Amino acid sequence: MNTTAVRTKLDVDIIRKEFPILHQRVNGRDLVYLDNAATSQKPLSVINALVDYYKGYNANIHRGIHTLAERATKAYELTRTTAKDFISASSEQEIIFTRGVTESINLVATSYGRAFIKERDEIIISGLEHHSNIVPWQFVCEEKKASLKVIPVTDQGELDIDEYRKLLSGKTKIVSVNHASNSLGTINPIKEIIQLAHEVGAVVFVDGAQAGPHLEIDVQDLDCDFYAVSSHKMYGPTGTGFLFGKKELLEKMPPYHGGGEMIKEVTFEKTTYNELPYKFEAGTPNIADVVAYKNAMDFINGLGRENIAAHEHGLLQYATERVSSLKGLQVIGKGADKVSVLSFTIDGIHPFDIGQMLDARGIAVRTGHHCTQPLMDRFGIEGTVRASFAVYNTKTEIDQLVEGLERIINFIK
Ligand code: C6P
Repeated sequence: MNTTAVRTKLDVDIIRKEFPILHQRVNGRDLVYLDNAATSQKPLSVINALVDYYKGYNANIHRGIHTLAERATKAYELTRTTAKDFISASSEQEIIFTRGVTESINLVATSYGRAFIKERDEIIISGLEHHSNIVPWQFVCEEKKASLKVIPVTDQGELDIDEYRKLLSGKTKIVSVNHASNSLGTINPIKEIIQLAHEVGAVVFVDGAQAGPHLEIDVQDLDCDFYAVSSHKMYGPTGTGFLFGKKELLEKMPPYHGGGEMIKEVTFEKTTYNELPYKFEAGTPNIADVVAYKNAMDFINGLGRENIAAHEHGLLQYATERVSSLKGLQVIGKGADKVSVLSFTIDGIHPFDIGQMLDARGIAVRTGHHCTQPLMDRFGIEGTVRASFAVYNTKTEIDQLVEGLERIINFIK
């Protein structure tokens, strides 16, 4: 396969060699994997880290004093340090391993929400949110008789910041928005969103699920209160991710789950809690996947986030230009600043049918509402076809996507 890189410093041919899964045929054709916003593929360094862990030093962490337990604990904590540096947090105590962004939002909604939200308070989310950044806040609002306010989305697929300003008031206690939209790719002006929220005394949660693999993240510069990412979208294993929280907030929040590890002392009368971050990490965690997550972050750091973004931006531009000439195709989400997500509909053809016909050609895309039903309602559509690009994708693959779409359009019409 000709794997033309898009004028970046990256050698995509070499990068692709790191991803064994890409080198297979699906339905008789070379696999073209364009479903990276759902989950990215994993490089050998990540796969090998998992194998090495289970072959060499599988043990429970923070408990045993034997050699394997110490090795496992050290590796687990090394990922925490890498995670801290990855988002420029100031301390490992601010990094809590979770199962991913969904669990991180539930943790904050449950712990912070239960402790600090009161009747008639307001929580602001946006019209671009994934269901996991809607439903947990609905739980809190229902329980506490608080209200949920929603920042509207413009026709371009961007947040209407003037309307956001109008929603903010002394009643606003939490603002929770994504850094980048999974359905449209829009990169939100989160620094401004955070500043405005802080002016009224609200705390801000940033869902970084779609930013983790693509964007520079500096939580100190952003001054966000909480920030969450998922490993599996960042070339790492499934089932893990981390939550950043400002230490002073995490300290005053009650624990989320009770059990081993999160305690200092337990009696039948009273339990005292462990220090941060362990207060929020009850039970045996997903050790192997956390250990291998370090290799995923090293992979991203090794290539350089600027280089990754430049490559992916080139792919997005190329794909957007190429599909715009296709009959009946509408790009949904034309924000000025986007991560590498291209969402579209084609007149008269259901997204699901397009997805199936592309799959028959070995091309993997996602179709449907992408867990953002209110956003689809905003655009008056049931769903879109979403092609999302990663660092190992190529212009040649986009040509294959476009060729597939041309054939589908000609076949149906
Ligand atoms: N979006 C997609 O195909 P988890 O599943 O917990 O790792 O992440 C949830 C989540 C939260 N916020 C955003 C912006 C997301 O994109 C996702 C996951 C995938 O778009 C699977 S639905």
